[in-house]
Amino acid sequence: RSSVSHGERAKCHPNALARRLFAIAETKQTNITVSADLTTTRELLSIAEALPSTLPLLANSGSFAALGPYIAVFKTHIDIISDFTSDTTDQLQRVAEKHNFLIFEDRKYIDIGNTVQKQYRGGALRIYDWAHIINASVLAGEGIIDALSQTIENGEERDRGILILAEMTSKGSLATGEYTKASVEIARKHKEHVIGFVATRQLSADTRSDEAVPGEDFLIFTTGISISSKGDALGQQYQSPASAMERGADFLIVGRGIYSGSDPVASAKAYRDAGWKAYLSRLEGST
Ligand code: UP6
Repeated sequence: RSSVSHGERAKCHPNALARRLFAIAETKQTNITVSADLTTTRELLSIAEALPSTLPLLANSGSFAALGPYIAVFKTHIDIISDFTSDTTDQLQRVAEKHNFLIFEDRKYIDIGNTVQKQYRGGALRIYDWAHIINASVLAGEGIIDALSQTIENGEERDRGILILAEMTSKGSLATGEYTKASVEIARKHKEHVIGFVATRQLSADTRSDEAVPGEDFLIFTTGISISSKGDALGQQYQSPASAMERGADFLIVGRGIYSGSDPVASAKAYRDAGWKAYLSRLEGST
């Protein structure tokens, strides 16, 4: 777990997108990534920012949900949006600019290099155009990271980065052991565009420790976070914000814990406060 503050990491990180993200976290005092697993454009946008309408926008919520101010990153599964058009992501980008958060498309690329390049850059979703962060599994080997890096390298956008899916929170996950180790080795070879991991714990040495590799500072995004639940009926397993931070998370990814309650804004604030408090005590503990 990193003993270095977001502010310091924002100054020192070799990757521009990572620097920007740490600066956002520091400014907004939040390490929350909302996992906005909603299925219509309207719900997706209204959870990011209150829309000028009094319709009950979320199934379980009659109140406005406007999480923009409380999050550092907005995570999408854009392929579950039933009425997707390019306007969906154009609008989301505008909200992201306004509220100063990054967009992470949780596409979990997994195919051969030639296919993922097309999936990333083109298709109906054009993910490269609007998502700052994407993720990929290295199940198929290093080629997938070469391919995605090449797309970023050859593209015109500056702020693009990859997270390697090094572990998973579902019961019986096979993303363990050698697979997780290989994820770290492959990340080390592609530091220019791989900014970190989706994982449940820190996977490389603290930048301040003796084992640290100079210039290496991978970000850890942790899924499976809930204050009140231990899991769901389909194998998801949760840990608390404090436990995840203790294990080395830098950013907490929270889905249903935020959006499925009656007051998503109040939930987002509760997760933000819990995450930030755990972050501050981690810093204190290391001085
Ligand atoms: N996710 C996991 N576990 C992983 C990887 N990704 O839960 O190992 C993603 C899911 C979902 C979100 O696809 O979008 O994180 C978790 O949602 P939840 O908080 O509602 O369980």
